[in-house]
Amino acid sequence: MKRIFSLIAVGVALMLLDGQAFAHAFLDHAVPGVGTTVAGSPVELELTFTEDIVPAFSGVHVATEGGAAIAAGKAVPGPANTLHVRLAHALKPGTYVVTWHVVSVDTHHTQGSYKFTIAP
Ligand SMILES: [Cu+2]
Repeated sequence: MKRIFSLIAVGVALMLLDGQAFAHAFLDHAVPGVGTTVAGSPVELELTFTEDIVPAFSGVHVATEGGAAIAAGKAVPGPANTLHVRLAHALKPGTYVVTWHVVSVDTHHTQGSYKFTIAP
């Protein structure tokens, strides 16, 4: 009987783990906003995710629409579901592509990208 109870306990634990598997970190919102047009260059980008992430295994890259990389600092966390990326230089008017990859605290990898535009 004791054995059956421990088997049930293992089953419940597995179900709980499985439930957490749905808690992937996706981009919740960003500054500048996804798909928005802003008047001037931001000093930094801020990306907020739906779950807490592991900064050491997460990163953000910025490029022009043509694919030229934009110099930016390492993505810095704070709070735990947010990354801040300081831009090395003010951005010229144009459309930029932000590509992110994160590992959520449940160890799942997710990635995505979005664009924002700086008005001429
Ligand atoms: Cu997950």
